[in-house]
Amino acid sequence: MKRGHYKPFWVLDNGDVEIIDQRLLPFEEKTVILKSADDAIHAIKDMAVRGAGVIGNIAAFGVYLALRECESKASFLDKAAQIRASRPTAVNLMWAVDRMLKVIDETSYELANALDEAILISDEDVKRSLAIGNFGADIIESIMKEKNLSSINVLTHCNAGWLAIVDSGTALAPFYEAHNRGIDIHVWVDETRPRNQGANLTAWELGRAGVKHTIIPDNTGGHLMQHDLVDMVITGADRVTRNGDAANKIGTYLKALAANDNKIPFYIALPESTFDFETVDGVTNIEIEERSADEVHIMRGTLPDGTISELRVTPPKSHALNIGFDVTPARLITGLITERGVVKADQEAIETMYKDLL
Ligand code: RUB
Repeated sequence: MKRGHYKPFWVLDNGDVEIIDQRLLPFEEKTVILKSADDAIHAIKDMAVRGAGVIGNIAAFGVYLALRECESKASFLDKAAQIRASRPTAVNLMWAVDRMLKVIDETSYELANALDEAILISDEDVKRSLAIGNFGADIIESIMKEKNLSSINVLTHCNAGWLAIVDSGTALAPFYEAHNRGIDIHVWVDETRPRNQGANLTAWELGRAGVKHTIIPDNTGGHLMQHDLVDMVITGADRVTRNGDAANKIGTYLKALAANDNKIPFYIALPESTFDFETVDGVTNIEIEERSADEVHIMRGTLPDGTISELRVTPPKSHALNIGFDVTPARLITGLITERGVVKADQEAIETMYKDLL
Protein backbone atom coordinates (compact mmCIF):
# COMPACT_ATOMS: atom_id res chain seq x y z
CA MET A 1 0.00 0.00 0.00
CA LYS A 2 1.63 3.21 -1.19
CA ARG A 3 0.81 6.81 -0.47
CA GLY A 4 -2.37 7.50 -2.39
CA HIS A 5 -4.52 10.42 -3.34
CA TYR A 6 -7.48 9.02 -1.42
CA LYS A 7 -5.77 7.50 1.58
CA PRO A 8 -5.58 9.24 4.94
CA PHE A 9 -2.70 6.89 5.98
CA TRP A 10 0.05 4.84 4.37
CA VAL A 11 2.83 2.50 5.46
CA LEU A 12 6.46 3.64 5.27
CA ASP A 13 9.30 1.33 4.19
CA ASN A 14 10.40 0.86 7.82
CA GLY A 15 6.88 -0.24 8.84
CA ASP A 16 5.90 3.01 10.59
CA VAL A 17 2.50 4.39 9.58
CA GLU A 18 2.04 7.95 8.37
CA ILE A 19 -1.37 9.60 8.78
CA ILE A 20 -2.95 12.83 7.61
CA ASP A 21 -3.64 14.74 10.83
CA GLN A 22 -7.39 15.32 10.48
CA ARG A 23 -7.43 17.65 13.50
CA LEU A 24 -5.75 20.31 11.36
CA LEU A 25 -7.91 20.09 8.22
CA PRO A 26 -8.97 22.12 6.29
CA PHE A 27 -6.54 24.77 7.53
CA GLU A 28 -3.31 22.77 7.36
CA GLU A 29 -2.37 19.60 5.49
CA LYS A 30 0.18 17.94 7.76
CA THR A 31 1.07 14.36 8.53
CA VAL A 32 2.12 12.55 11.69
CA ILE A 33 4.16 9.33 11.86
CA LEU A 34 2.92 6.55 14.15
CA LYS A 35 5.91 4.61 15.45
CA SER A 36 4.32 2.73 18.33
CA ALA A 37 1.04 1.26 19.51
CA ASP A 38 0.71 4.17 21.94
CA ASP A 39 1.02 6.59 19.00
CA ALA A 40 -1.86 4.75 17.31
CA ILE A 41 -3.98 4.83 20.49
CA HIS A 42 -3.35 8.55 20.89
CA ALA A 43 -4.20 9.24 17.21
CA ILE A 44 -7.53 7.40 17.60
CA LYS A 45 -8.48 8.95 20.96
CA ASP A 46 -7.55 12.47 19.98
CA MET A 47 -9.19 12.04 16.56
CA ALA A 48 -6.12 12.70 14.43
CA VAL A 49 -7.72 9.79 12.58
CA ARG A 50 -11.46 9.25 12.82
CA GLY A 51 -14.40 7.72 10.99
CA ALA A 52 -15.37 4.14 11.67
CA GLY A 53 -13.44 2.49 8.82
CA VAL A 54 -10.19 4.38 9.34
CA ILE A 55 -10.36 3.89 13.12
CA GLY A 56 -10.46 0.16 12.32
CA ASN A 57 -7.51 0.47 9.93
CA ILE A 58 -5.33 2.35 12.42
CA ALA A 59 -6.34 -0.09 15.16
CA ALA A 60 -5.12 -2.93 12.92
CA PHE A 61 -1.79 -1.16 12.28
CA GLY A 62 -1.63 -0.41 16.01
CA VAL A 63 -1.82 -4.14 16.76
CA TYR A 64 1.02 -4.71 14.28
CA LEU A 65 3.07 -1.96 15.98
CA ALA A 66 2.31 -3.53 19.38
CA LEU A 67 3.59 -6.89 18.13
CA ARG A 68 6.73 -5.17 16.80
CA GLU A 69 7.57 -3.55 20.13
CA CYS A 70 6.27 -5.85 22.88
CA GLU A 71 8.67 -8.28 24.46
CA SER A 72 6.15 -10.71 25.88
CA LYS A 73 2.86 -12.18 24.75
CA ALA A 74 1.18 -10.80 27.88
CA SER A 75 2.32 -7.22 27.25
CA PHE A 76 1.28 -7.54 23.58
CA LEU A 77 -2.21 -8.73 24.51
CA ASP A 78 -2.51 -5.96 27.08
CA LYS A 79 -1.60 -3.33 24.46
CA ALA A 80 -4.07 -4.85 21.97
CA ALA A 81 -6.78 -4.59 24.64
CA GLN A 82 -5.91 -0.90 25.14
CA ILE A 83 -6.24 -0.30 21.38
CA ARG A 84 -9.60 -2.13 21.38
CA ALA A 85 -10.86 0.21 24.12
CA SER A 86 -9.58 3.47 22.65
CA ARG A 87 -13.03 4.60 21.42
CA PRO A 88 -16.27 2.80 22.31
CA THR A 89 -18.89 3.29 19.60
CA ALA A 90 -17.41 2.42 16.18
CA VAL A 91 -17.46 -1.38 16.12
CA ASN A 92 -14.92 -1.48 13.27
CA LEU A 93 -12.28 -0.87 15.93
CA MET A 94 -13.12 -4.02 17.90
CA TRP A 95 -13.69 -5.97 14.66
CA ALA A 96 -10.23 -5.07 13.33
CA VAL A 97 -8.40 -5.84 16.60
CA ASP A 98 -10.15 -9.23 16.93
CA ARG A 99 -9.34 -10.12 13.32
CA MET A 100 -5.68 -9.16 13.80
CA LEU A 101 -5.40 -11.19 17.03
CA LYS A 102 -6.90 -14.25 15.34
CA VAL A 103 -4.50 -14.08 12.40
CA ILE A 104 -1.49 -13.35 14.61
CA ASP A 105 -2.36 -16.34 16.76
CA GLU A 106 -2.89 -18.61 13.74
CA THR A 107 0.40 -17.54 12.17
CA SER A 108 2.54 -18.00 15.30
CA TYR A 109 3.10 -14.31 16.02
CA GLU A 110 4.99 -13.63 12.76
CA LEU A 111 5.40 -9.86 12.37
CA ALA A 112 5.28 -9.89 8.56
CA ASN A 113 1.89 -11.64 8.62
CA ALA A 114 0.52 -9.03 10.99
CA LEU A 115 1.53 -6.22 8.65
CA ASP A 116 0.09 -8.07 5.65
CA GLU A 117 -3.23 -8.52 7.47
CA ALA A 118 -3.49 -4.84 8.41
CA ILE A 119 -2.80 -3.90 4.78
CA LEU A 120 -5.33 -6.48 3.59
CA ILE A 121 -8.06 -4.99 5.82
CA SER A 122 -7.61 -1.58 4.26
CA ASP A 123 -7.32 -3.03 0.73
CA GLU A 124 -10.65 -4.78 1.31
CA ASP A 125 -12.17 -1.46 2.40
CA VAL A 126 -11.17 0.01 -0.96
CA LYS A 127 -13.25 -2.64 -2.77
CA ARG A 128 -16.13 -2.33 -0.33
CA SER A 129 -16.33 1.42 -0.66
CA LEU A 130 -16.28 1.16 -4.47
CA ALA A 131 -19.20 -1.29 -4.40
CA ILE A 132 -21.14 0.92 -1.95
CA GLY A 133 -20.54 3.84 -4.31
CA ASN A 134 -21.99 1.93 -7.25
CA PHE A 135 -25.08 0.66 -5.43
CA GLY A 136 -25.70 4.11 -3.94
CA ALA A 137 -25.31 5.88 -7.29
CA ASP A 138 -27.86 3.45 -8.78
CA ILE A 139 -30.35 4.59 -6.11
CA ILE A 140 -29.58 8.24 -6.90
CA GLU A 141 -30.30 7.54 -10.58
CA SER A 142 -33.55 5.77 -9.79
CA ILE A 143 -34.77 8.63 -7.55
CA MET A 144 -34.00 11.10 -10.34
CA LYS A 145 -35.88 8.96 -12.84
CA GLU A 146 -38.87 8.52 -10.54
CA LYS A 147 -39.09 12.28 -9.78
CA ASN A 148 -38.09 13.27 -13.30
CA LEU A 149 -35.19 15.39 -12.01
CA SER A 150 -32.35 16.82 -14.09
CA SER A 151 -30.31 17.52 -10.94
CA ILE A 152 -30.45 16.13 -7.42
CA ASN A 153 -30.01 17.58 -3.91
CA VAL A 154 -28.71 15.17 -1.29
CA LEU A 155 -27.89 15.75 2.37
CA THR A 156 -25.23 14.17 4.57
CA HIS A 157 -24.14 14.47 8.18
CA CYS A 158 -20.58 14.28 9.56
CA ASN A 159 -17.81 12.90 7.35
CA ALA A 160 -18.08 9.48 5.78
CA GLY A 161 -15.77 10.07 2.83
CA TRP A 162 -12.24 8.83 2.09
CA LEU A 163 -10.97 10.44 5.28
CA ALA A 164 -13.30 8.05 7.17
CA ILE A 165 -12.95 4.89 5.09
CA VAL A 166 -10.62 4.24 2.15
CA ASP A 167 -10.85 4.87 -0.83
CA SER A 168 -13.98 6.89 -1.38
CA GLY A 169 -16.02 6.49 1.79
CA THR A 170 -19.43 5.12 2.62
CA ALA A 171 -21.98 7.97 2.48
CA LEU A 172 -19.84 10.05 0.12
CA ALA A 173 -18.95 7.15 -2.19
CA PRO A 174 -22.35 7.28 -4.00
CA PHE A 175 -21.97 11.06 -4.42
CA TYR A 176 -18.49 10.66 -5.94
CA GLU A 177 -19.75 7.89 -8.22
CA ALA A 178 -22.79 9.96 -9.28
CA HIS A 179 -20.45 12.88 -10.05
CA ASN A 180 -18.24 10.50 -12.09
CA ARG A 181 -21.32 9.34 -14.01
CA GLY A 182 -21.96 12.94 -15.01
CA ILE A 183 -24.99 13.41 -12.75
CA ASP A 184 -25.68 16.99 -11.66
CA ILE A 185 -25.49 16.45 -7.90
CA HIS A 186 -25.45 19.02 -5.09
CA VAL A 187 -24.67 18.03 -1.49
CA TRP A 188 -26.03 19.81 1.60
CA VAL A 189 -23.23 19.37 4.15
CA ASP A 190 -24.29 19.51 7.82
CA GLU A 191 -21.55 21.37 9.68
CA THR A 192 -21.67 18.68 12.43
CA ARG A 193 -20.98 20.49 15.66
CA PRO A 194 -19.10 20.28 17.91
CA ARG A 195 -16.08 19.03 15.93
CA ASN A 196 -17.34 20.24 12.57
CA GLN A 197 -16.47 17.12 10.57
CA GLY A 198 -18.95 18.26 7.90
CA ALA A 199 -17.76 21.87 7.62
CA ASN A 200 -14.07 20.95 7.95
CA LEU A 201 -13.68 17.54 6.33
CA THR A 202 -16.64 16.72 4.06
CA ALA A 203 -16.57 20.19 2.49
CA TRP A 204 -12.79 19.86 1.99
CA GLU A 205 -13.16 16.46 0.34
CA LEU A 206 -16.05 17.46 -1.92
CA GLY A 207 -14.30 20.70 -2.89
CA ARG A 208 -11.16 18.82 -3.95
CA ALA A 209 -13.28 16.44 -6.03
CA GLY A 210 -15.23 19.26 -7.69
CA VAL A 211 -18.59 18.12 -6.27
CA LYS A 212 -21.08 20.99 -5.76
CA HIS A 213 -21.88 21.47 -2.08
CA THR A 214 -23.20 23.95 0.47
CA ILE A 215 -22.36 23.88 4.19
CA ILE A 216 -25.42 24.32 6.39
CA PRO A 217 -25.79 24.77 10.15
CA ASP A 218 -26.90 21.49 11.71
CA ASN A 219 -30.48 22.62 12.28
CA THR A 220 -31.20 23.64 8.69
CA GLY A 221 -32.02 20.24 7.18
CA GLY A 222 -35.63 20.05 8.42
CA HIS A 223 -36.51 23.38 6.82
CA LEU A 224 -34.88 22.39 3.53
CA MET A 225 -36.80 19.12 3.54
CA GLN A 226 -40.13 20.90 4.10
CA HIS A 227 -39.41 23.06 1.06
CA ASP A 228 -38.58 20.17 -1.29
CA LEU A 229 -34.88 21.03 -1.37
CA VAL A 230 -33.64 17.59 -0.30
CA ASP A 231 -34.28 14.52 -2.49
CA MET A 232 -32.36 12.02 -0.41
CA VAL A 233 -30.22 11.66 2.73
CA ILE A 234 -27.23 9.31 3.06
CA THR A 235 -25.04 9.06 6.15
CA GLY A 236 -22.40 6.60 7.27
CA ALA A 237 -22.57 4.64 10.52
CA ASP A 238 -20.34 3.63 13.39
CA ARG A 239 -22.32 0.54 14.33
CA VAL A 240 -25.43 -1.11 12.89
CA THR A 241 -27.15 -3.77 14.97
CA ARG A 242 -28.54 -7.08 13.72
CA ASN A 243 -32.03 -5.54 13.57
CA GLY A 244 -30.87 -2.49 11.58
CA ASP A 245 -30.56 0.27 14.21
CA ALA A 246 -27.72 2.62 13.26
CA ALA A 247 -25.39 4.58 15.53
CA ASN A 248 -23.86 7.57 13.78
CA LYS A 249 -22.65 11.05 14.66
CA ILE A 250 -24.90 12.94 17.07
CA GLY A 251 -27.72 14.64 15.15
CA THR A 252 -28.22 11.87 12.60
CA TYR A 253 -31.41 10.74 14.38
CA LEU A 254 -32.98 14.21 14.05
CA LYS A 255 -32.29 14.16 10.29
CA ALA A 256 -33.91 10.75 10.02
CA LEU A 257 -37.01 12.02 11.86
CA ALA A 258 -37.29 15.04 9.61
CA ALA A 259 -36.76 12.89 6.51
CA ASN A 260 -39.44 10.48 7.66
CA ASP A 261 -41.91 13.32 8.29
CA ASN A 262 -41.26 14.66 4.80
CA LYS A 263 -41.23 11.23 3.07
CA ILE A 264 -37.64 11.66 1.93
CA PRO A 265 -35.53 8.49 1.46
CA PHE A 266 -33.02 8.13 4.29
CA TYR A 267 -30.17 5.65 3.68
CA ILE A 268 -27.26 4.47 5.80
CA ALA A 269 -24.16 3.33 3.89
CA LEU A 270 -21.87 0.83 5.57
CA PRO A 271 -19.36 -1.95 5.00
CA GLU A 272 -19.57 -5.40 6.59
CA SER A 273 -17.17 -4.36 9.40
CA THR A 274 -19.71 -1.82 10.72
CA PHE A 275 -22.34 -4.49 11.50
CA ASP A 276 -22.58 -5.66 15.09
CA PHE A 277 -24.36 -8.97 14.59
CA GLU A 278 -24.16 -9.72 18.32
CA THR A 279 -26.43 -6.83 19.28
CA VAL A 280 -30.08 -5.95 18.78
CA ASP A 281 -31.92 -2.82 19.98
CA GLY A 282 -29.24 -0.23 19.35
CA VAL A 283 -30.91 2.53 21.38
CA THR A 284 -30.55 0.47 24.55
CA ASN A 285 -27.45 -1.56 23.83
CA ILE A 286 -24.91 0.48 21.85
CA GLU A 287 -22.32 2.19 24.02
CA ILE A 288 -22.28 5.88 23.15
CA GLU A 289 -19.08 7.86 23.49
CA GLU A 290 -19.10 11.01 25.61
CA ARG A 291 -16.22 13.37 24.86
CA SER A 292 -14.72 16.41 26.54
CA ALA A 293 -16.99 19.43 27.03
CA ASP A 294 -14.10 21.54 25.74
CA GLU A 295 -15.00 20.40 22.22
CA VAL A 296 -18.30 22.31 22.67
CA HIS A 297 -16.76 25.35 24.36
CA ILE A 298 -13.84 25.87 22.00
CA MET A 299 -13.79 26.18 18.22
CA ARG A 300 -10.84 26.26 15.83
CA GLY A 301 -10.56 28.44 12.78
CA THR A 302 -8.49 31.06 11.02
CA LEU A 303 -8.16 34.72 11.95
CA PRO A 304 -8.45 37.35 9.16
CA ASP A 305 -4.65 37.27 8.74
CA GLY A 306 -4.77 33.49 8.15
CA THR A 307 -3.36 32.48 11.55
CA ILE A 308 -4.98 29.35 12.98
CA SER A 309 -6.54 30.04 16.34
CA GLU A 310 -8.82 28.60 19.01
CA LEU A 311 -11.75 30.57 20.30
CA ARG A 312 -14.06 30.02 23.28
CA VAL A 313 -17.71 30.48 22.18
CA THR A 314 -19.52 29.90 25.50
CA PRO A 315 -19.73 31.76 28.84
CA PRO A 316 -16.74 30.83 31.03
CA LYS A 317 -18.83 29.23 33.78
CA SER A 318 -21.46 27.35 31.71
CA HIS A 319 -21.42 23.57 31.58
CA ALA A 320 -21.62 21.73 28.26
CA LEU A 321 -22.46 18.13 27.33
CA ASN A 322 -20.74 16.41 24.42
CA ILE A 323 -22.39 13.12 23.45
CA GLY A 324 -20.69 11.81 20.32
CA PHE A 325 -23.32 9.63 18.67
CA ASP A 326 -27.02 8.85 18.57
CA VAL A 327 -28.96 5.86 17.32
CA THR A 328 -31.43 6.01 14.46
CA PRO A 329 -33.99 3.23 14.86
CA ALA A 330 -34.36 0.86 11.90
CA ARG A 331 -37.96 1.99 11.30
CA LEU A 332 -36.66 5.40 10.12
CA ILE A 333 -34.14 3.96 7.66
CA THR A 334 -35.22 3.39 4.05
CA GLY A 335 -32.36 0.98 3.38
CA LEU A 336 -28.78 0.02 4.16
CA ILE A 337 -26.36 0.46 1.25
CA THR A 338 -23.72 -2.24 1.65
CA GLU A 339 -21.01 -3.76 -0.52
CA ARG A 340 -23.37 -6.67 -1.16
CA GLY A 341 -26.26 -4.50 -2.31
CA VAL A 342 -29.10 -2.60 -0.66
CA VAL A 343 -30.77 -4.37 2.24
CA LYS A 344 -33.83 -3.44 4.32
CA ALA A 345 -32.99 -2.27 7.86
CA ASP A 346 -34.68 -5.32 9.24
CA GLN A 347 -33.36 -8.33 11.17
CA GLU A 348 -34.67 -11.00 8.80
CA ALA A 349 -33.34 -9.21 5.71
CA ILE A 350 -29.92 -8.59 7.32
CA GLU A 351 -29.67 -12.21 8.50
CA THR A 352 -30.52 -13.44 5.00
CA MET A 353 -27.91 -11.25 3.33
CA TYR A 354 -25.15 -12.03 5.84
CA LYS A 355 -25.97 -15.65 6.70
CA ASP A 356 -22.40 -16.74 5.87
CA LEU A 357 -21.07 -14.48 8.67
CA LEU A 358 -23.54 -15.48 11.40
C1 RUB B 1 -17.59 9.69 12.41
C2 RUB B 1 -18.96 9.36 11.96
C3 RUB B 1 -19.09 8.87 10.54
C4 RUB B 1 -18.99 7.36 10.55
C5 RUB B 1 -18.88 6.84 9.14
O1 RUB B 1 -17.49 10.08 13.75
O2 RUB B 1 -19.92 9.40 12.68
O3 RUB B 1 -20.31 9.20 9.98
O4 RUB B 1 -17.85 6.98 11.29
O5 RUB B 1 -17.89 5.93 9.06
P1 RUB B 1 -16.10 10.57 14.31
P2 RUB B 1 -17.41 5.15 7.76
O6 RUB B 1 -15.65 11.71 13.47
O7 RUB B 1 -16.40 10.95 15.74
O8 RUB B 1 -15.17 9.38 14.25
O9 RUB B 1 -17.53 6.03 6.58
O10 RUB B 1 -16.01 4.83 8.10
O11 RUB B 1 -18.25 3.95 7.68
